[in-house]
Amino acid sequence: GDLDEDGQVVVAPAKPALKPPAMYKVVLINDDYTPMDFVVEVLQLFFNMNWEKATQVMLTVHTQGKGVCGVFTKDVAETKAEQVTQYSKESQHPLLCNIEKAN
Ligand code: TYC
Repeated sequence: GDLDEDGQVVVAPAKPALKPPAMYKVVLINDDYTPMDFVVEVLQLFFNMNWEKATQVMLTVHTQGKGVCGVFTKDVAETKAEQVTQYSKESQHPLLCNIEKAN
């Protein structure tokens, strides 16, 4: 490698720093038909929330139109949104779940 001011050999770091992965929000969308209890169940099942947290997020979505369920790497966010949408379809509810780039 190159030499520094004192003639010491400069080696590359063993572990080059990696940039942090892009993060994505999983966003739940309000609708007029999905039962509140079902939304709470979904948040507990797929986002590991306790009942209190799930109820708080559900009410935010209900009153604000949408709400963040969590922030994940792209693969994980896509998988969770797909799982929610599939489970909702199977249960014959129109509940929608999208992803948005976090930054
Ligand atoms: N607005 C629904 C109702 O009144 C409840 C609901 C909350 C639906 C959140 C979807 O993402 C949602 N039953």
